Amino acid sequence: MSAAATPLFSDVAWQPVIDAIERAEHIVLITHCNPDGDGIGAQQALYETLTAAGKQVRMHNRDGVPRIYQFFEHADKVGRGDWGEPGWADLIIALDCGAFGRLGMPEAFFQGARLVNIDHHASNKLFGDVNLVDARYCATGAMIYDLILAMQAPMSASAASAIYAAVMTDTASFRLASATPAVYRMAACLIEAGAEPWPISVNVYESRSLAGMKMMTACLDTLEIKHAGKSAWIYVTDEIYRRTGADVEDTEGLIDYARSIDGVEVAVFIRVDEHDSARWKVSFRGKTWANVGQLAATLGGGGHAYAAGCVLQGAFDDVCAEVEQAVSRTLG
Ligand SMILES: [Mn+2]
Repeated sequence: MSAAATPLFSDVAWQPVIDAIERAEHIVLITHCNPDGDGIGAQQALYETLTAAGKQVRMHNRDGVPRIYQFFEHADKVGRGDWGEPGWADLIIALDCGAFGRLGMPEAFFQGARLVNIDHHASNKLFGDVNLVDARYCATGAMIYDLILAMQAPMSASAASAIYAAVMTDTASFRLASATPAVYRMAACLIEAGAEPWPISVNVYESRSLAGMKMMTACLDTLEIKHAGKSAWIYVTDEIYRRTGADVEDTEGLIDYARSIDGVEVAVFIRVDEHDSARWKVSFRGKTWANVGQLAATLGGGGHAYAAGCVLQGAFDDVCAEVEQAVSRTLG
């Protein structure tokens, strides 16, 4: 990486995290259920860095690695589902996860390990023994960039690619307000270190499955406009899953189409849990002034000002009515 690399934020207290890493021998890296590009990218970059530093490192996510992130160099090393070796790790590092329950792992998984929580969600519940939570960061991957600099560790091309992908996905391709000049400078350093923007974009955005494309058309067909054009709603039901053969990974990014409509301030995406037809994952996106992080918090969820979500139980119509009331309060 170029000598000009500087941290995004120079006032972050990384030392407790670095101390925890130095004291540990067996480290497990984990991110949240239904992981996104930020969680996976942060995990991959930190794996590369800690392995190079001589640590024994494993990666494990309840839901593994989505297809569009299988191109990462160490994606095949990520375990999924149940963890068979409680007690292996002396340190677990949770990445990009706002709440303990969102890790989706049983208590036994955490047995005997210290827990470090690195995240950029303002709503983070500070569930770790060490918490490095800083909502100024555009992505958890960007936090790992600063951690690598703070550790004075080398930045490999593979780690740079993973961080680039993390930041690209969490800033909507460097378009959100969180994409500051410093973020663009970091992107330049990552490219100098070997990250390749177009191949990464092709993997993430240009590799949709045919079933996923059928789901997109079925989902867009459910579009509803409410609040005099200020909110746009789309849905994925059991029936759409069955008809298209798509899965939950194919829902990634669909909400952005709802937000893209002129005049829409809040986009809402409600999808059924694949395993529980009375459980609904609700996602929100804001466009200019609406704070959907606060909106989601009123429904027991959380997230960022522009992107947030929650999980609700119940009949579809009741869930929609509850969400509509909350959106009405936000839109005034
Ligand atoms: Mn993130």
